[in-house]
Amino acid sequence: MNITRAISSSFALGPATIAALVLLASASASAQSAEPAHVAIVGADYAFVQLPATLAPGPTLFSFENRGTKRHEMSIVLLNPRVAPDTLLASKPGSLTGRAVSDSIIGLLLARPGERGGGQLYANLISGRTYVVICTLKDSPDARPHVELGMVGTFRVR
Ligand SMILES: [Cu+2]
Repeated sequence: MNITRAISSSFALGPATIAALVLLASASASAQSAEPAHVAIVGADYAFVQLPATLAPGPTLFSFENRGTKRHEMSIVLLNPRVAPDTLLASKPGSLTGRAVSDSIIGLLLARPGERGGGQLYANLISGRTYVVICTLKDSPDARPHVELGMVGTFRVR
């Protein structure tokens, strides 16, 4: 239908038609409001600061801010449901991104010291699942990875 025609004919038809058109417009606006949730993750030397314990399911965009003095990453993996989150840190941290611990790697963001990563990480969070947030970087080739220094955490999806 031609929009201009619809609007001009609605003026001819009276206020009831105009009200119907307004209702139609607001209905389509709410249908488009399936905006992803935004979650800001902050990293420091060597921890994720105030990582949320629980998040809502559905489309989510993560951002990452590095408040430390070293280069950090924020990797997110979907925890294998057979692995208890409590036993996670007792397991070899180097293997957290391996298939035995994580069902899939969602992705990662990188940020230099004192900066925000320029991009965002999209995840469609699954209800009832736990996700692991880690930094696997090292300050030097011989140094321990940040995950072993405490840069690891989890959140559960409601
Ligand atoms: Cu790090």
